[in-house]
Amino acid sequence: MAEQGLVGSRAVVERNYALLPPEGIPESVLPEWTDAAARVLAAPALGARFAQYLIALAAGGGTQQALAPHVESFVYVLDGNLAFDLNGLGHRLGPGGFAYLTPGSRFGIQAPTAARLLWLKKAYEPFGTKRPHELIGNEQGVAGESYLGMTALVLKTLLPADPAYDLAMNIFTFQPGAALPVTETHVMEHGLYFLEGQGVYRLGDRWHEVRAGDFIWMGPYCPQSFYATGAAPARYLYYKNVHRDVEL
Ligand code: UGY
Ligand code: MN
Repeated sequence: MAEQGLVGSRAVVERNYALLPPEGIPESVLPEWTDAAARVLAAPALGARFAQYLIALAAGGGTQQALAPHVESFVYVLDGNLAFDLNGLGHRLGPGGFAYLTPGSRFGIQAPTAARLLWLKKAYEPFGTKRPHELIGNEQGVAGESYLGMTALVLKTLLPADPAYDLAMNIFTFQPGAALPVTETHVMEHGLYFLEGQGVYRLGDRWHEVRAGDFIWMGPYCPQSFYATGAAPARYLYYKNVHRDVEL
Protein backbone atom coordinates (compact mmCIF):
# COMPACT_ATOMS: atom_id res chain seq x y z
CA MET A 1 0.00 0.00 0.00
CA ALA A 2 1.74 3.19 -1.12
CA GLU A 3 -1.06 5.54 -0.04
CA GLN A 4 1.31 7.86 1.81
CA GLY A 5 3.76 8.21 -1.04
CA LEU A 6 7.51 8.23 -0.96
CA VAL A 7 8.05 10.52 2.01
CA GLY A 8 5.03 9.71 4.20
CA SER A 9 4.69 6.84 6.66
CA ARG A 10 2.90 6.12 9.93
CA ALA A 11 5.96 4.19 11.15
CA VAL A 12 7.48 5.57 14.34
CA VAL A 13 10.45 4.16 16.23
CA GLU A 14 11.31 5.77 19.54
CA ARG A 15 13.54 4.61 22.40
CA ASN A 16 10.59 3.17 24.29
CA TYR A 17 8.00 2.29 21.66
CA ALA A 18 7.46 1.61 17.99
CA LEU A 19 4.49 1.66 15.64
CA LEU A 20 5.09 -0.46 12.54
CA PRO A 21 2.43 -0.47 9.80
CA PRO A 22 2.63 -3.67 7.73
CA GLU A 23 3.41 -2.07 4.36
CA GLY A 24 6.81 -0.87 5.59
CA ILE A 25 8.18 -4.17 6.90
CA PRO A 26 10.08 -6.15 4.28
CA GLU A 27 10.06 -9.95 4.24
CA SER A 28 12.88 -11.90 5.85
CA VAL A 29 13.88 -15.45 5.09
CA LEU A 30 14.20 -17.54 8.24
CA PRO A 31 16.32 -20.57 7.38
CA GLU A 32 14.34 -22.95 9.61
CA TRP A 33 11.15 -22.24 7.62
CA THR A 34 10.24 -23.16 4.04
CA ASP A 35 7.83 -21.31 1.72
CA ALA A 36 7.48 -18.69 4.44
CA ALA A 37 7.61 -14.88 4.28
CA ALA A 38 8.59 -13.73 7.77
CA ARG A 39 8.28 -10.19 9.08
CA VAL A 40 10.24 -9.54 12.26
CA LEU A 41 7.94 -7.28 14.27
CA ALA A 42 9.98 -7.05 17.47
CA ALA A 43 13.53 -8.03 18.38
CA PRO A 44 16.23 -7.02 20.87
CA ALA A 45 17.58 -4.68 18.16
CA LEU A 46 14.43 -2.60 18.69
CA GLY A 47 14.80 -2.59 22.50
CA ALA A 48 12.33 -5.46 23.09
CA ARG A 49 13.22 -8.33 25.43
CA PHE A 50 11.37 -10.79 23.18
CA ALA A 51 11.04 -11.59 19.50
CA GLN A 52 7.78 -11.52 17.55
CA TYR A 53 7.15 -12.44 13.93
CA LEU A 54 4.33 -12.36 11.42
CA ILE A 55 4.75 -15.40 9.17
CA ALA A 56 2.87 -15.88 5.92
CA LEU A 57 3.05 -19.48 4.72
CA ALA A 58 2.41 -20.57 1.15
CA ALA A 59 0.63 -23.91 0.63
CA GLY A 60 2.99 -26.62 1.84
CA GLY A 61 5.12 -24.19 3.86
CA GLY A 62 6.15 -24.65 7.46
CA THR A 63 8.94 -25.61 9.83
CA GLN A 64 10.41 -28.41 11.93
CA GLN A 65 12.54 -27.18 14.79
CA ALA A 66 13.28 -27.16 18.51
CA LEU A 67 13.29 -24.12 20.78
CA ALA A 68 16.50 -23.40 22.68
CA PRO A 69 16.32 -24.97 26.19
CA HIS A 70 15.65 -21.57 27.87
CA VAL A 71 13.20 -20.24 25.24
CA GLU A 72 9.40 -20.47 25.40
CA SER A 73 7.03 -19.57 22.61
CA PHE A 74 3.46 -18.71 21.61
CA VAL A 75 1.80 -19.34 18.24
CA TYR A 76 -1.46 -17.67 17.12
CA VAL A 77 -3.19 -18.43 13.81
CA LEU A 78 -4.56 -15.36 12.02
CA ASP A 79 -5.96 -17.20 9.02
CA GLY A 80 -5.76 -20.59 7.34
CA ASN A 81 -5.26 -23.97 8.98
CA LEU A 82 -2.12 -25.55 10.32
CA ALA A 83 -1.07 -29.09 11.05
CA PHE A 84 0.78 -28.50 14.30
CA ASP A 85 3.03 -31.04 15.91
CA LEU A 86 4.11 -30.37 19.49
CA ASN A 87 6.60 -32.66 21.24
CA GLY A 88 5.45 -35.61 19.12
CA LEU A 89 1.65 -35.07 19.29
CA GLY A 90 -0.35 -33.87 16.27
CA HIS A 91 -2.93 -31.05 16.46
CA ARG A 92 -4.90 -28.87 14.04
CA LEU A 93 -4.98 -25.11 14.52
CA GLY A 94 -7.53 -23.00 12.64
CA PRO A 95 -8.17 -19.25 12.75
CA GLY A 96 -7.97 -18.04 16.37
CA GLY A 97 -6.10 -21.23 17.32
CA PHE A 98 -3.13 -20.83 19.62
CA ALA A 99 -0.42 -22.84 21.33
CA TYR A 100 1.92 -22.20 24.24
CA LEU A 101 5.25 -24.04 23.86
CA THR A 102 7.32 -24.77 26.96
CA PRO A 103 11.07 -24.04 26.86
CA GLY A 104 12.99 -26.39 24.60
CA SER A 105 9.86 -27.75 22.86
CA ARG A 106 10.18 -29.59 19.55
CA PHE A 107 7.52 -28.49 17.10
CA GLY A 108 6.45 -28.78 13.49
CA ILE A 109 4.10 -26.56 11.48
CA GLN A 110 2.71 -27.40 8.06
CA ALA A 111 0.15 -25.36 6.13
CA PRO A 112 -1.83 -27.39 3.55
CA THR A 113 -3.08 -24.10 2.07
CA ALA A 114 -1.89 -20.52 2.60
CA ALA A 115 -1.95 -19.39 6.24
CA ARG A 116 -0.70 -16.55 8.43
CA LEU A 117 0.45 -16.79 12.02
CA LEU A 118 1.97 -14.70 14.77
CA TRP A 119 4.93 -16.24 16.55
CA LEU A 120 6.47 -14.98 19.80
CA LYS A 121 9.61 -16.21 21.54
CA LYS A 122 11.17 -15.14 24.82
CA ALA A 123 13.62 -16.36 27.45
CA TYR A 124 11.65 -18.10 30.20
CA GLU A 125 12.27 -16.68 33.67
CA PRO A 126 11.89 -19.57 36.15
CA PHE A 127 10.31 -19.09 39.58
CA GLY A 128 11.19 -21.74 42.15
CA THR A 129 10.23 -25.24 41.00
CA LYS A 130 7.00 -24.21 39.25
CA ARG A 131 6.99 -24.97 35.51
CA PRO A 132 4.38 -24.11 32.86
CA HIS A 133 2.58 -26.78 30.82
CA GLU A 134 2.09 -26.66 27.08
CA LEU A 135 -1.36 -25.50 25.99
CA ILE A 136 -3.44 -25.70 22.81
CA GLY A 137 -6.65 -23.72 22.42
CA ASN A 138 -8.77 -21.39 20.34
CA GLU A 139 -9.71 -17.86 21.33
CA GLN A 140 -13.33 -18.64 20.36
CA GLY A 141 -13.44 -21.09 23.28
CA VAL A 142 -12.17 -18.51 25.79
CA ALA A 143 -14.80 -16.50 27.66
CA GLY A 144 -14.27 -12.75 27.69
CA GLU A 145 -14.68 -10.62 30.80
CA SER A 146 -15.66 -7.00 31.01
CA TYR A 147 -12.62 -4.91 31.86
CA LEU A 148 -12.77 -2.94 35.13
CA GLY A 149 -16.56 -3.19 35.00
CA MET A 150 -16.87 -1.53 31.58
CA THR A 151 -19.11 -3.62 29.31
CA ALA A 152 -17.74 -1.89 26.17
CA LEU A 153 -14.28 -3.38 26.85
CA VAL A 154 -13.91 -7.16 26.84
CA LEU A 155 -10.69 -8.94 27.76
CA LYS A 156 -9.84 -12.56 26.94
CA THR A 157 -6.82 -14.01 28.74
CA LEU A 158 -5.53 -16.94 26.69
CA LEU A 159 -2.98 -18.22 29.22
CA PRO A 160 -3.55 -19.22 32.88
CA ALA A 161 -3.06 -16.55 35.56
CA ASP A 162 -0.57 -18.86 37.26
CA PRO A 163 2.93 -17.78 38.40
CA ALA A 164 4.38 -20.77 36.55
CA TYR A 165 3.76 -18.66 33.41
CA ASP A 166 5.83 -15.49 33.04
CA LEU A 167 3.80 -14.10 30.14
CA ALA A 168 0.22 -13.15 29.35
CA MET A 169 -1.33 -13.24 25.87
CA ASN A 170 -4.62 -11.34 25.87
CA ILE A 171 -7.21 -10.22 23.34
CA PHE A 172 -8.90 -6.89 23.99
CA THR A 173 -12.13 -5.95 22.18
CA PHE A 174 -13.36 -2.34 22.27
CA GLN A 175 -16.80 -1.31 21.09
CA PRO A 176 -16.75 1.77 18.82
CA GLY A 177 -16.16 4.83 21.00
CA ALA A 178 -14.79 2.84 23.95
CA ALA A 179 -11.43 3.70 25.47
CA LEU A 180 -8.98 2.57 28.13
CA PRO A 181 -10.04 4.48 31.24
CA VAL A 182 -6.56 5.80 32.06
CA THR A 183 -3.15 6.34 30.51
CA GLU A 184 -1.22 3.33 31.83
CA THR A 185 2.48 3.53 32.65
CA HIS A 186 3.92 0.19 33.78
CA VAL A 187 7.15 -1.75 33.95
CA MET A 188 5.82 -4.57 31.73
CA GLU A 189 6.39 -4.59 27.97
CA HIS A 190 3.81 -5.19 25.24
CA GLY A 191 3.96 -6.63 21.74
CA LEU A 192 0.59 -5.68 20.25
CA TYR A 193 -0.89 -6.86 16.96
CA PHE A 194 -3.98 -5.07 15.76
CA LEU A 195 -6.47 -7.75 14.62
CA GLU A 196 -9.52 -5.71 13.60
CA GLY A 197 -10.88 -2.18 13.41
CA GLN A 198 -9.13 1.08 14.07
CA GLY A 199 -8.51 3.73 16.67
CA VAL A 200 -5.99 6.13 18.13
CA TYR A 201 -3.19 4.87 20.37
CA ARG A 202 -1.35 7.04 22.85
CA LEU A 203 2.34 6.13 22.94
CA GLY A 204 4.58 8.35 25.01
CA ASP A 205 3.16 11.86 24.68
CA ARG A 206 1.64 11.46 21.19
CA TRP A 207 -1.55 9.97 19.76
CA HIS A 208 -1.20 7.79 16.64
CA GLU A 209 -3.82 6.51 14.20
CA VAL A 210 -3.76 2.71 14.16
CA ARG A 211 -5.65 0.00 12.32
CA ALA A 212 -5.83 -3.73 11.59
CA GLY A 213 -2.45 -5.15 10.58
CA ASP A 214 -0.38 -2.64 12.60
CA PHE A 215 2.14 -3.78 15.19
CA ILE A 216 3.08 -1.78 18.30
CA TRP A 217 5.96 -2.41 20.68
CA MET A 218 5.65 -0.71 24.06
CA GLY A 219 8.74 -0.82 26.25
CA PRO A 220 8.78 -0.54 30.06
CA TYR A 221 7.07 2.61 31.36
CA CYS A 222 5.80 3.69 27.95
CA PRO A 223 2.70 5.81 28.67
CA GLN A 224 -0.14 4.16 26.74
CA SER A 225 -3.85 4.49 26.13
CA PHE A 226 -6.33 3.60 23.39
CA TYR A 227 -9.54 5.02 21.99
CA ALA A 228 -11.53 2.97 19.43
CA THR A 229 -12.83 4.92 16.45
CA GLY A 230 -14.76 3.78 13.37
CA ALA A 231 -18.03 1.88 13.04
CA ALA A 232 -16.87 -1.64 13.98
CA PRO A 233 -15.27 -3.00 17.18
CA ALA A 234 -11.47 -2.78 17.49
CA ARG A 235 -9.58 -5.88 18.56
CA TYR A 236 -5.95 -6.46 19.42
CA LEU A 237 -3.84 -9.35 20.68
CA TYR A 238 -1.08 -8.38 23.08
CA TYR A 239 1.84 -9.91 24.93
CA LYS A 240 2.77 -8.82 28.44
CA ASN A 241 5.56 -10.09 30.70
CA VAL A 242 3.98 -10.82 34.10
CA HIS A 243 4.32 -12.61 37.45
CA ARG A 244 7.98 -11.80 38.12
CA ASP A 245 9.68 -9.42 40.55
CA VAL A 246 12.10 -6.78 39.31
CA GLU A 247 15.62 -8.14 38.85
CA LEU A 248 18.31 -6.09 40.65
O1 UGY B 1 -2.87 -5.29 30.37
C1 UGY B 1 -2.49 -4.18 29.98
O2 UGY B 1 -1.46 -3.66 30.42
C2 UGY B 1 -3.34 -3.45 28.94
N1 UGY B 1 -4.44 -2.81 29.60
N2 UGY B 1 -2.55 -2.50 28.20
C3 UGY B 1 -2.91 -2.04 26.95
O3 UGY B 1 -3.97 -2.44 26.43
N3 UGY B 1 -2.11 -1.16 26.36
MN1 MN C 1 -0.63 -2.01 29.25
